[in-house]
Amino acid sequence: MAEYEHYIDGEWVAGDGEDFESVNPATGETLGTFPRGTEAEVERAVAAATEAFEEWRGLSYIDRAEYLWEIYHELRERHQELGEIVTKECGKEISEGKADVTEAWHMVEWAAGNARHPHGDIVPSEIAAKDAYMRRKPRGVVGCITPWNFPVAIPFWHMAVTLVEGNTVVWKPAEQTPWCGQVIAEMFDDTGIPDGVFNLVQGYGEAGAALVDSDVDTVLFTGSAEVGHSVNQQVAEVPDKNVSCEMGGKNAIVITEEADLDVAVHAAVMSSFKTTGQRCVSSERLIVHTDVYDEFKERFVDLAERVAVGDPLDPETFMGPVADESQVEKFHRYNDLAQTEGGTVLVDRAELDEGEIPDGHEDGHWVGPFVYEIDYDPELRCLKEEVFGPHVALVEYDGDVDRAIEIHNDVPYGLAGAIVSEDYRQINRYRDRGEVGLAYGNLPCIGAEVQLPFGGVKKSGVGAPAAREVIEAVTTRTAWTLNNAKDIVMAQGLSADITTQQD
Ligand code: UN1
Repeated sequence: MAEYEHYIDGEWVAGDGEDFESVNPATGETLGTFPRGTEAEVERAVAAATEAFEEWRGLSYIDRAEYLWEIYHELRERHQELGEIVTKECGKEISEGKADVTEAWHMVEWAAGNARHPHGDIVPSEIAAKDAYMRRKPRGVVGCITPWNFPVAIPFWHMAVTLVEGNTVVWKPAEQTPWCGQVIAEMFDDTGIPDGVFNLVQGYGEAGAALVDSDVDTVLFTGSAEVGHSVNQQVAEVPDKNVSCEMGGKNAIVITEEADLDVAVHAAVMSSFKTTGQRCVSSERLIVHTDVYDEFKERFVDLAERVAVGDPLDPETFMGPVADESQVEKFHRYNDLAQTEGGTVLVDRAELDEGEIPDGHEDGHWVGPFVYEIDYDPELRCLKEEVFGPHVALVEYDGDVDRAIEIHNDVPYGLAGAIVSEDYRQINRYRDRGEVGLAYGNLPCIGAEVQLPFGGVKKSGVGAPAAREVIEAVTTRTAWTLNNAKDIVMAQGLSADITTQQD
């Protein structure tokens, strides 16, 4: 079994601390051994990134982007192989494993292409002889902490733009997907990027915490709300440290009395069960108008009973395993809670029958769809807390679309959501009043393209650590004004006369 290392200052570096293993969640097979990063290793990586910053910021945007273009081509050329690595390490089925890699090269393309686009603004001045601009400077060293559910795409959401803007990077991938981290580090190494510009420290929460605590100038975090909020608080205490966090949601789809139910059922199954419910944008609530409730319920339940759970490398599979045992436990805990809180179970495939588990996969982390109906009550925890699994509540509503939107918004989060309706007035009402960062009409609430701002409102996020929005987090602005005349003329009617004291 392969033993891997950190990548610091252009070198592969053995860890000083303990090791940990990456395990295939479908089979239980060990995929590799990785060093569990220590505070000293994080500090070493941050020091290397700090040292490399001056030289890196001195290159042109276009020269910096050249390194990313190499990675873009490699991601495309190795699509199948890398898709399989994603699937083996995080368990999502192979079309999703490959889509993760596609999303990564789309983001690299966006970032590297953006190097040739205008940056900043030319701003008019009151004084004709003055040129005013908004220019940007890189902030310095950016610490990136990324999740396991998009182990190739999200690292590039964070790092591609950040590097092109002239920052250097220290990255800690999720402990569940260090092999994907290793492969990405090998790609950076192959490009010949200057030493210290890109650094990888493997490990658990303590390495992440050390990175947040270190001398980095910006922290980019995508992951759970629990960790994200403590990252946010920690950074807020340090003047001039910046943060952008994207954290989960308790997302919903509103299905009105005007819905096309073919669209509704399709959108709901995709949103609730793709990635085994483990997207931050997955939908755990379906808010359905009473006029169409029974028909929708029957059709949704029928499909939920039949979605194919199985070997994620098999193209016939719709849902692979969940990422690890803690995900299985959390899922069961919330399924129990839903029943304690009064939910009526409609589909219970939470524990798969023995015959449903594919041969050779007995040690995998298997779960299936769990669907229940429950009367809406603002006090219910099962309607407010994120499960991150195929756990879905059907909630019936009566009245106009505003009632559905009220239930939809009654959660601490606000990441993604959708409405299904043939009435444009209902759709636009939802668009304007739904409290979410990513909203969809007649679509699943998953599958955002990389050029969109990916971030939420309320407890779901601070900033949007992707594409154009990441630029705000990893640069500072300078309002730069240049005088083209010999005379100094001030704006706002401010006198430029210098009166001197007469003796
Ligand atoms: C996530 O849910 O953690 O919008 C990221 C999507 C993907 C990204 C999801 N582009 O579904």
